[in-house]
Amino acid sequence: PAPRTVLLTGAAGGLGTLMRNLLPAFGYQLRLLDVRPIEGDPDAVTADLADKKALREAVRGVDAIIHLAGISLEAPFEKILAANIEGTYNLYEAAREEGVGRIVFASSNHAVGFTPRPQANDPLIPIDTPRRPDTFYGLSKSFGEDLAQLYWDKHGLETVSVRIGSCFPEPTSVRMLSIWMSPADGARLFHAALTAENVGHTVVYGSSANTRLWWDLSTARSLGYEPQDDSEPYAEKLIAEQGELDPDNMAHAYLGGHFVSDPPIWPY
Ligand code: NAI
Ligand code: 15L
Repeated sequence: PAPRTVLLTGAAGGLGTLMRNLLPAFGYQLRLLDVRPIEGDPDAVTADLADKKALREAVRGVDAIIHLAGISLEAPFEKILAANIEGTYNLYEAAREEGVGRIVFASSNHAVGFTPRPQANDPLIPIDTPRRPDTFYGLSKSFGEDLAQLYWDKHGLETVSVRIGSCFPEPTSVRMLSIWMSPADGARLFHAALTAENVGHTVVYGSSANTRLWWDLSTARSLGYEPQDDSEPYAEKLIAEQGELDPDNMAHAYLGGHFVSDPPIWPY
């Protein structure tokens, strides 16, 4: 049967706020979790991913989990380790112990951020491209994908890992024209990831059907995802303001954009 009750971690964040507004229309009953309190929902769970007991209680009885909680940008390694690596492990352990059947994991383009972006006439980036994290943040998403594979192979816990491009109300950079996921398409993709049968561990790229697309959406489409949006209406204005991507600029040459070229955040 299709999942109905879904735990949404990271529900106070940008994507979490978009999704908690959009997903109920697909028939889901959401349980919200975040380390930050969520106004207006007395049932929301305020807990850190470090709190194993709270996670056990939060996952108990849900049909599936959408795991968005964590640090969403580059940060010192110790912080990434606690929130994204140990935190995601804690969530998977809670799900395994409570018998939750499926997790939709918010991976990121930054797990493969050091992949050169396709230039004119190059093939799209395939889903099985080698992982090339561009940051400790991207490394934590790479870890999450491997954790998901382990929990499928060893414990039969299914995951769809969504390598999200940029999910914001509108694209705000020329790079984002290629990897933008409209919030409405994001909700469609999460719905497909929750309802497709026999996903095992499936990795998909998460974006709209952008004219300037850089990656292959076929595994996402194989879940039943049919993107409806395209960033192209935003292109003329963004290119007029920012110029075309410059192949000699490192921050423009790779999928991960400026994450590739930003100086590391110290201390390690
Ligand atoms: P965000 O930073 O706005 O939201 C993350 C939420 O997680 C925050 O509300 C924060 O309080 C919560 N959180 C952080 N550490 C926590 C912990 N230890 N325990 C419990 N909650 C914790 O990020 P955004 O943009 O909403 O992203 C959501 C997820 O999607 C993140 O995992 C991010 O890496 C991933 N993602 C987002 C993309 C986007 O375009 N928005 C692109 C690629 C990946
Ligand atoms: C991400 O992984 C971040 O969470 C998000 O804030 C954006 O920076 C996005 O990638 C991006 O690459 O645009």
